[in-house]
Amino acid sequence: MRRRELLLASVAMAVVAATGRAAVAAPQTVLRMGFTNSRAAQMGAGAVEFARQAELATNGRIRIELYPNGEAGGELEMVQDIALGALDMAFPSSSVINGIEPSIGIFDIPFLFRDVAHARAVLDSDIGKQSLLQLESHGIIGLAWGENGLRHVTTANTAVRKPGDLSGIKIRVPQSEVMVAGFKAFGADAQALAFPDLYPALASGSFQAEENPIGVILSGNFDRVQRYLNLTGHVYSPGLILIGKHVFERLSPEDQSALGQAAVLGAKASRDAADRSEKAGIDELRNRGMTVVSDVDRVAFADAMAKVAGDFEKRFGKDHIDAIRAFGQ
Ligand code: EAX
Repeated sequence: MRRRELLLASVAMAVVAATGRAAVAAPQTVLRMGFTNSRAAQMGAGAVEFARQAELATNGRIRIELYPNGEAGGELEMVQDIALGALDMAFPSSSVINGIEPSIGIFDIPFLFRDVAHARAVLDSDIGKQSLLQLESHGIIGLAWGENGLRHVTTANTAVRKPGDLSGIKIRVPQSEVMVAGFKAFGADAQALAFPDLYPALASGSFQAEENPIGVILSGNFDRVQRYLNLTGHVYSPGLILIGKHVFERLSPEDQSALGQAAVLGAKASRDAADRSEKAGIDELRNRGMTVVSDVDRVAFADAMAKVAGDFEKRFGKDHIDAIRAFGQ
């Protein structure tokens, strides 16, 4: 026997000795986890790392089966399926969740955060923790806040520097009333659509624009159907690692805490991937042929929010919005 075979044989024998039967490779629990982008995009990268850490921390008692590229459905569908028990886990962006738990929609308010660091600090604080707890009454546990990222507008044939440039443009936004209201305040013809339907809608010309973080624009190859990348940075889009409450409660306390820790590491991996794509992805999209518009008048965009500020205050409470805005100042 060569050394490697010998080693394998002795491992197998040790397992037989310990368990009294041949090595059982099958783990006890397989959890199916979906996300809408590729494994390389930010939430995909986070899911891959979460899966790795979860398997390591539970010695393989839990295996995470990944369903990338919308294979498990659009984000709203996945979240609804988790609540129903038809899917175990997902790593969606938070936008769609306002359809289930309206308070989460607060994070979709354009120009709510000063920058990405501010957003991450808020989500990691008690504000973020309280927000995750709101999901429990819907049968969902939020394990950690990860990141989709800072969203930018892409357009088929118009450079966008100020809100007026979006006037009358049919732009797709996620299934979030807050995003629709925000873009209407910018003067756009904003309509909600599930992410898996987005590329065909841009390709057919039924929508002229969309908005997403750089990593999503890259992994979705939107450069093939959109000419302008306008660096509006109008919304910071959190992602979250979700698991069905019933699924979670079936696990041992030890495995529950292992999943919680793995989720924190997976969430961090999604933030790191978002950082990398913000840094290198803009150049890559330029190399792929997009025109990058960086002289965007973000103050004019933020000012346009005055029209809907009252609505948002009524919806989420002025105190909540103010607490987020003032956080860390
Ligand atoms: O995976 O729906 C969206 O635009 C989200 O940003 C996207 O699905 C992230």
